[in-house]
Amino acid sequence: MNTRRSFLHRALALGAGAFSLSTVVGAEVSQDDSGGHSGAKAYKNPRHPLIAPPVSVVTPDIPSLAYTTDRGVKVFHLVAEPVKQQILPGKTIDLWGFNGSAPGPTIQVNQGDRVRIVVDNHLPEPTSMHWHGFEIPIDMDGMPGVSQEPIKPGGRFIYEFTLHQEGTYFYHSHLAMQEMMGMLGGFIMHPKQPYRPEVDKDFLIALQEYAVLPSNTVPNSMNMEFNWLVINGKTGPAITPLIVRLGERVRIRVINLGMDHHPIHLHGHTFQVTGTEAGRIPETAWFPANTVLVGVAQARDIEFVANNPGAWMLHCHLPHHMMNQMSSNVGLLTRTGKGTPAGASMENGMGMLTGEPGVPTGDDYGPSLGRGMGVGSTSDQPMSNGPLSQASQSQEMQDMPGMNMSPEAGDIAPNANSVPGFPQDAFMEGPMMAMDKMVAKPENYGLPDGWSGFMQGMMTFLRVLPPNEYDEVMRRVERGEKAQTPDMPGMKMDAMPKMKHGM
Ligand SMILES: [Cu+2]
Repeated sequence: MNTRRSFLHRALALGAGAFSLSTVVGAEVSQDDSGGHSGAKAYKNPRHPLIAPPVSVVTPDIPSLAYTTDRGVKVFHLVAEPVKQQILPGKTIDLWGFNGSAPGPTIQVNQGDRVRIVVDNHLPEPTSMHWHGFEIPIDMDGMPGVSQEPIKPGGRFIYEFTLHQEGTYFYHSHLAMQEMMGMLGGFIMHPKQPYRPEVDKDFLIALQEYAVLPSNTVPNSMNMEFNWLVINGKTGPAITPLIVRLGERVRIRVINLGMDHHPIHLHGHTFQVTGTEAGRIPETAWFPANTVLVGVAQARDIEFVANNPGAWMLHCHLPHHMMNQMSSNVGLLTRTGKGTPAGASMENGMGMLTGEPGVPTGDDYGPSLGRGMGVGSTSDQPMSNGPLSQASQSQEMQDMPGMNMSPEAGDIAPNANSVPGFPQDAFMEGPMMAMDKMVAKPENYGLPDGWSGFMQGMMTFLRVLPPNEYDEVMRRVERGEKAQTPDMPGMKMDAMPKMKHGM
């Protein structure tokens, strides 16, 4: 008992430090004596007597928003502004978000709190903030032109309301195209009566999608085809995995704002769906699943005991949402004489343009249907499914793992080019895509070499770690160490930014 208790104490203390110290709920900077969560004093947690529940929600890769207190009112400050969001090393896109990130910082309050949220508009156009699902007075609803005048550039609007609800909510701009530029943030209302059973870890992940056309850094908010699918503003393999200790009870809250619904699937575990965008579901109505459909504008809470050790995939199950940089029908509509089959050269294979003019619709580029990483390059080239030839391969490419097209190498079948549909995932997913070192972070410590070669789009891990491994990873998280990952042979994507057409 002693061991377990001291472990839990340590684990939670470390857990609070995981990802970033700034993710801890704003209680740290609060002037409010009651701390971050009202009700914490009165409630005795039978399992963790030393810890005041509920645990803070951790939003990997995104901070929680600090607040100050003004005569009992929790005061938050949000700045709507353009942000440079690095969704993957070597891939930074221009989004609109809040306080430097898209999604914006997660707000955490307690049921019953009075909150004031000062919203400053640093965008070049009017905006308005909507509090999604909040039962608050109409003049606080943030519907521009109806409940308030839009907030002009350089302007400010102060929202203030009392929150009687509990659950997983979010805030977002109520201008549609601004939503597609990233203007979303999580808003957690911790319940007065703690949820039972209590959880050891509580995570929030936000799902967004962007259509960033080749050779652009700005999403096309009118596009219906999305090539970058992100969780908390990062795409696979750059998403920070969720770290839990074997045996812990875990809650994952998922919010979605975009043009697509996302079936979020967890490997190795059966969870209960315990909450929606309108708060807690009564336990009698929970239902078991391993995939939960999170529709646009919805939130879903899932809970489970992490009783199965391993690095389990947590991902959107739409196939195109498990890819990066898909694009189609860009370029000439015939392949006669021109066109760029996948793998024609390393530069083209990696999404770098070498033709004239250097744009995907240029004369040197053919019809395109395919995908590539587009990492380390600001000029992307969508790729074609088409015959591949050894002759077109550079020696450099042949030497890369998984990229040698000669039958002797065994990476592709001798008759591959005669099989309709080939290639599909060959050369797009595998060791040639590994970028372990580029995305090294303590939370990735101990994953098998080359793990990142198969992670794209809305794919991350739930890592359920036995005690010794958990302690090791958490020690590294606490120290902010980088994972020690050996270079992968061949591709060495970590060298990418130095290459031609690199960043
Ligand atoms: Cu999806």
